[in-house]
Amino acid sequence: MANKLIKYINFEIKGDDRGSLISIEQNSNIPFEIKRNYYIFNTLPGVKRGCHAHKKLKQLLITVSGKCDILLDNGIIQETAVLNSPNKGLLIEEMIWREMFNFTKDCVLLVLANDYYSEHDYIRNYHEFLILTKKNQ
Ligand code: T46
Repeated sequence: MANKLIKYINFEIKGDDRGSLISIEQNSNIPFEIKRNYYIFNTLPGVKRGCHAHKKLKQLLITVSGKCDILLDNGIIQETAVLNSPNKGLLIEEMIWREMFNFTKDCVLLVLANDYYSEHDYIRNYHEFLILTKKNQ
């Protein structure tokens, strides 16, 4: 069955005999303007991160090193994406609950976001998230 929530973007690897390079350009090979980048690393074994949704924020997640899994939930269905390659991005748009887990020790998770950090955009309570998704249906 086709995935409904998991939206991967495969990036072209510009390779030569020195190694590999990937270029990401806003509104070109990703579908939004980039206003912020951050990266998550040194995640301890067994840790789960995320566990929230965003009201408006769009983000692209890439494991530039290592691997992690990401549970996506739109209030109706849940799917688990695997990020394990620097040429594979996962697009997560607004109103999707996400939980990141199974981080390998070497995992560096790079996130490109279409807006600046704002705690007001977070929904950190799953019950509240479900109520808001039902209102939007
Ligand atoms: C998301 C997933 C994929 C900042 O000060 N600026 C920032 O841009 C971010 C993202 C976080 N912070 C602060 C807020 C907290 O004190 O850094 C601390 C850790 O943030 P948080 O617990 O929200 O991290 P994660 O890994 O649970 O979630 C993050 C993003 O917050 C979130 O938007 O979608 O990664």
